[in-house]
Amino acid sequence: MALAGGVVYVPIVNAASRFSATSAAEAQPVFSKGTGELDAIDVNTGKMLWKSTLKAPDFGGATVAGDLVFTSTYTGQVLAFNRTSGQRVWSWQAPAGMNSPLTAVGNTLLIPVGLGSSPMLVALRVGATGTISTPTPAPPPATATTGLTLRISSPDQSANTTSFSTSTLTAPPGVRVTLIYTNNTPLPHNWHLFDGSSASVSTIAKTAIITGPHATTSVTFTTPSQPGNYYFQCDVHPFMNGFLVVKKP
Ligand SMILES: [Cu+2]
Repeated sequence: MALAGGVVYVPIVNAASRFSATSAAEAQPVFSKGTGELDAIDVNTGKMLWKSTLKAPDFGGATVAGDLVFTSTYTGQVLAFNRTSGQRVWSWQAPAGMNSPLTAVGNTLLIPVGLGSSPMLVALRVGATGTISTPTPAPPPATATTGLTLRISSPDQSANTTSFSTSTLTAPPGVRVTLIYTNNTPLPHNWHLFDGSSASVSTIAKTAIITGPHATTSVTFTTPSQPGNYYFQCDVHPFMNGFLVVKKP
């Protein structure tokens, strides 16, 4: 939270946990399915001055600079709001998602970009001319390896550049698989496979986050021995997701 001029700015995470009558086994919230808010509250009256609804949970804290308040979302958006009106006046998409607070020092915004395979600290300043490096994608394998090759891509659709070409991939259990991911969009994406039906379990395999167009990366892994549906997503945009269906041929 941030306190300035008698107003407190409150970042909010809306992500439910499920408890059954006898178990907390599913009690871990799935942040990729949550939403967020940034609320401004008058500390003297307790009255809410404005509220901004965010598409993803807000772990970004809040920091005040001049007449602006900054925050960030789990899917990597950095946002600035007018402190008085609550109007969103600026946004920037980071190369990966965020789960920790940003801060402003002088005229510089310091942003920890913590999700994904290439965590980084980004400094933004009005008028700055630096560039942000993105991970160099590994070249795709030149020849077919023994085992299965799966391909998935993010097509360059002008209306929607945050989707995979398919939400279902299929492979037999216990085989060596090379997944080739091609990103034809100008946005950062990756492919991340989990050992179960959601992102709240351990990782089986993931690619680097790459930014296209015409960027390709790959990852090789062994499919689970247990048939079932295994969840995958893009870590930058967890709403880009689907399932690897593991079944006997
Ligand atoms: Cu993405």
